Amino acid sequence: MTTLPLHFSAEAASAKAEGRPIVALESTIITHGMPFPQNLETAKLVEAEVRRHGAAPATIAVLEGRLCIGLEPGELDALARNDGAMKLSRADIATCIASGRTGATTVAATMIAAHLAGIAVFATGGIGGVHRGAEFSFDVSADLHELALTPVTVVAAGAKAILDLPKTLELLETLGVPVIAFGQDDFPAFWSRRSGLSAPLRMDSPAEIAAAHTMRARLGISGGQLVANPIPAEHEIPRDEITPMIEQALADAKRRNIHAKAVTPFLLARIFELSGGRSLDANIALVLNNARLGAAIAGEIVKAR
Ligand code: PSU
Ligand code: MN
Repeated sequence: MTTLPLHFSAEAASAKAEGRPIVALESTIITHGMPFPQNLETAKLVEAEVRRHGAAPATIAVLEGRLCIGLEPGELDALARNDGAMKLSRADIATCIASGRTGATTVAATMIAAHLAGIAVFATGGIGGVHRGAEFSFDVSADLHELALTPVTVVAAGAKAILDLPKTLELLETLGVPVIAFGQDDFPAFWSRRSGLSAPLRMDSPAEIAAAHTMRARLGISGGQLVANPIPAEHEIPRDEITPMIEQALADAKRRNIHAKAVTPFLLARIFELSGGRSLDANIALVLNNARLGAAIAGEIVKAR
């Protein structure tokens, strides 16, 4: 398609050629965020949800050194079963491609790939953020800096309460990232609709979000937007129910000396166990909800062109 080392799926290539809306999807949620087989089922459901709402899905991953913009069904299946895939962020995506390895893209790496592919909107579950205790560990997700650099609108259900949400919002403000709560004033907290913190911005329609995306580009402002879309009420786990499980998972991570890239996958897996699978059901519901909003925003951006 260009001299860029991008490999489009048949579906993503035709959507791009016809100027139809595309929604990028990440793959770390598949390899490191959910257990098999729910990871594969969810990935397929999310793609179907994007299609049903008028856009083409493009799940992004590096397969044996190929930066894939959209996966064919067999590729998605193989990735979901691959427990040796790297977890790729800005720091390691190029080395993975250059050395012919296989890796799943986090929010940061998916944004980079989506932008290279000309895709404006990306839907996922939750972004990485400032971890609790970051004043000692310095554990701050590269996702936050990526939002400051790369012009992609990311639809997520806020950030998980395993993180330090006030510090995450402070850093996003410092980095100049618009944080837009969708349809409410409160910043959502992933499994719960409310964090108790107000989001800096609020928008109530996909068209408004699309217009803001386009205006940033016209002004030459680098970086993307974070759209924080609350989980549907019928699927939420209220804050007082999830909090003890989060505390337990954090204590376990500390005791077992979990560090760096392993932290987020460990906490997600532990909360899955502690909640008897309920955290996963909520996670699936919120990703589908984000896929719908992402498709609507992508549709509005294309309409406005
Ligand atoms: N949130 C989830 N599921 C996930 C992740 C976040 O609900 O799988 C993944 C995303 O890929 C995100 C990454 O970019 O975790 C952040 O990892 P870290 O905290 O190591 O930056
Ligand atoms: Mn980290």
